[in-house]
Amino acid sequence: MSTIRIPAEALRSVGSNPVITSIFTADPSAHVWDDGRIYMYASHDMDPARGCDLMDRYHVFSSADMVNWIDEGEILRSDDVAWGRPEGGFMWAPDAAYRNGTYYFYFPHPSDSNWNDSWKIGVATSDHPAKGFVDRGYIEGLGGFAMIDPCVFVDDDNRAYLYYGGGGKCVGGELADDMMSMKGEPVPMETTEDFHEAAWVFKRNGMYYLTYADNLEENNRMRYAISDNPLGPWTYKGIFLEPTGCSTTHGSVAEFKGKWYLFYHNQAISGQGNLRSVCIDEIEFNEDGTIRTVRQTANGLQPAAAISAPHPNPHRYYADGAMTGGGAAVSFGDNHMPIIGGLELEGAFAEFGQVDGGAAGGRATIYVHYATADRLAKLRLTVNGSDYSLLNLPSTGSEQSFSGCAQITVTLRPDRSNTVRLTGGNGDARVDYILVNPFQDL
Ligand code: FUB
Repeated sequence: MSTIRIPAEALRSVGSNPVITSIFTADPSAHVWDDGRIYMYASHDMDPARGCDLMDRYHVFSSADMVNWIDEGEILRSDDVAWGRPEGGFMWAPDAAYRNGTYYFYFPHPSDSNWNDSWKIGVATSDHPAKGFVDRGYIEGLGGFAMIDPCVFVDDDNRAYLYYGGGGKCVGGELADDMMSMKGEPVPMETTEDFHEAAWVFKRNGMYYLTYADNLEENNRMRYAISDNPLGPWTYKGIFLEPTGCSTTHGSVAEFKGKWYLFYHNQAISGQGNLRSVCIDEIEFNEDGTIRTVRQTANGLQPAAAISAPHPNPHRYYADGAMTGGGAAVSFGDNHMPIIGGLELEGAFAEFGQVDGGAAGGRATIYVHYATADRLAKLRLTVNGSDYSLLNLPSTGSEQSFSGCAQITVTLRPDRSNTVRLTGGNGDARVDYILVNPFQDL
């Protein structure tokens, strides 16, 4: 597990939606694991997008209070999948499960260039919830239709069930003890109405719930059905999430510290249906267990637990060359416009050398403090020559207001052997400083 301390500048006392803003994420699957944190396994809309073709590089996010979410970093990309489609991409909606000391990561991915006819449900495993996942192949013997959107539900008796499906058909079945094969043939999930995709199963007060996306054109909603058996038959109960403004919808439901939450996505940041952003809102139940329509908020949540104390001493590297903490050498690209304390992104770059990755190296969160008057500026980050996602810099209102903080978790080498480079991606923004916060991995 990790000891995670957030720098004061990035620590928030109330939430807002979307909750993940620095990169585009969709299809969140949320789970509370034994360390008491809530983890969100999301798919990653690569920017710029080409439909959903280029989706890749799954990131995991975790929180202790539902308001402050840490990017735990990338856990799997198509290049890591030995049996996968040669061209990569198509890393669609995933899920994760924990059983008997192992974390299982389930992801839909085609095995062939002919992607639509070769979907498989891949499995990667780790002994840690957010790093170290290794591809173990795919679940054999499934097929015949769109095998997307796996969901794995582990019941109170430790029996595990896999659900999946798209294109109107949903099936489910019990997983064998290895969590990578089925005990028998999956069976259709009967009496769900207007099923499209995005199956999710959870249990509350002894009742099983199957939630899913429906087929409303260009405006999918979320519906649900209930049962007293994990494999149905199901009784259809209605719509509980109206359109989010995005053509797809996809959600998961989890309980955290006594309250229930819906994790879903919209396109509020990008305005584009293939550059989506994860949101969280409370989900409420009536006395009889039926679900009330979820209120989609922009304000997000109140903390579910006390906000932890800020990190006392993150490494800080200033874009104007000043330095504290790690002590960085900063150089600017030729096109740098000398604006005090800042970097103008158009055609410019700033390079931070001697960035400290800690004694062992490994995961570190980079926080970029910026100002931009643009609605959505973007910045490209490379670390030791490796390209990370374009970082979103939503508007701070003006070029003088350095209230923006974009974050992403990367992999650093030990000690001061790292180079972090920021280049213009889109629009104008100014960068004041970056904070580098190595994880204290145990
Ligand atoms: O994110 C790619 C696909 O879009 C998912 O697999 C579907 O559920 C929909 O969200």
